[in-house]
Amino acid sequence: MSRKRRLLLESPISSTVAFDIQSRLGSPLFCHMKVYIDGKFLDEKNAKVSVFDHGLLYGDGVFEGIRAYNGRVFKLAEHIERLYWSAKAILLTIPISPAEMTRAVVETCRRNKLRDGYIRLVVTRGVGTLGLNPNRCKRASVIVIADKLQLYPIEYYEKGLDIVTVATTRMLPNSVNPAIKSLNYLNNILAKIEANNAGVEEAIMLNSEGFVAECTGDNIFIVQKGRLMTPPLSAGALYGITRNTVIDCAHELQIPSSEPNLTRYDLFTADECFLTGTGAELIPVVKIDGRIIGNGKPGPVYGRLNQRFRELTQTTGEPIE
Ligand code: PXG
Repeated sequence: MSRKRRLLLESPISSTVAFDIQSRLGSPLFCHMKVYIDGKFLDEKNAKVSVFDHGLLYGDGVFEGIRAYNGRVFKLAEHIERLYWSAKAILLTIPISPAEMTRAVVETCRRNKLRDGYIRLVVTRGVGTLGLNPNRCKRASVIVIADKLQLYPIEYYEKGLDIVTVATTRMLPNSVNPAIKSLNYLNNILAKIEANNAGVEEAIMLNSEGFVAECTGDNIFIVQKGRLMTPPLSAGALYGITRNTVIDCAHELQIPSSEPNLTRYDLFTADECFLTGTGAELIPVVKIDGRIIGNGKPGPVYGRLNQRFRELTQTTGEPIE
C-alpha cells in the first residue's frame, strides 16, 4: 500500500467517519437528532423527502453550508442572503422569509444542542411530476440539518495539502452559473473523483479559458511578494463567504489584496497558497501538480489570516441561545 493511501486510511477523518457511522446506527443520540423540514422538527429517522421531489429527481434546488462556533452561527446573514440570491437566479420561490429562515437555522441548532458544528440548509423545488417542468411543483421544501463535519484530516492544517489540477472545467456562466449554489453539484463531484483518483484531497478547476476558477468545494488564494490574490467571481469562483471574510481580514491587517485572473503558472510560482471554505476554513496548500509551493510549508501570511479568522469565528455570529 502506498504511503499516501496508508496516511489517508489512518487519518483522523477515517476515524471520524467510522465513529459517525457507528453512533448513527447504535447510539440513542441517533433518535434525538432533529431535522427541520417545512416548519416541523422531525427525528432523523423520520426526516425524509418524497421520491417525486425535484431536488432528488433533477438536483433542482439550492443549498448553503453554514458553521456554528462557540454557540453562535457564523456569518448567518451572509449565508441566508446568498441562499435567496441562488433561489432568485433559478426562479425558485422560497416559501418563508429570510427572517423566518434565520429563526429556523438557530432553532435547529438549539434543539440539537449544537454549539460547534455544521449546518446544511437545503431548499428543493418540491414535489412535482416525473416531467422536469418546475411549474408542476406546487411548493418548495426547506430543510435544515445541524450536525458535525470534519472535511480534511487535522494533520493537513499543519503540514498543508498536496493538490492537483483536473480536466473537468468549471461550468460556463451561461449554463448553470457557478455563482449559484445549486443542488446540482455533479460537475464538482466529477472533479472530486479526479482528485480521489490522483490520491489527493482537493482539485483545482480551471474555467473554459484556462484561468484558475477555484476548487471543488473551496476558493483558492495565493500570496506573491506579500500580496494576496484570488480569482475574480467572473473566472467561475463561488462568491465564498469565507473568501470574503479573508479579504476583509487582509484589509484589516493591511495586507494588500486583489482579484486578478490567475493561471497555473501564477500558482506554481506563488510564495504561499491556501484554500477557504465554510467546511475547510483556511487550509494551506504546499504542493500543486508536483510543484512545491514556496518553501513547502504553510506561510506567514496564511498564519496571520488564519489567526484573525479563528478569532472572528470564536467571537462573532448569531447567538444560538
Ligand atoms: N466553492 C465551492 C464550489 C463551494 O461549494 C466554496 C467555494 C466555499 O464557500 P464558502 O461560502 O463556504 O466559504 C464552496 C462551499 C464539501 C462541500 O463537502 C463544500 C462546500 C459546500 C458543500 C460541500 O467539500 N463548500
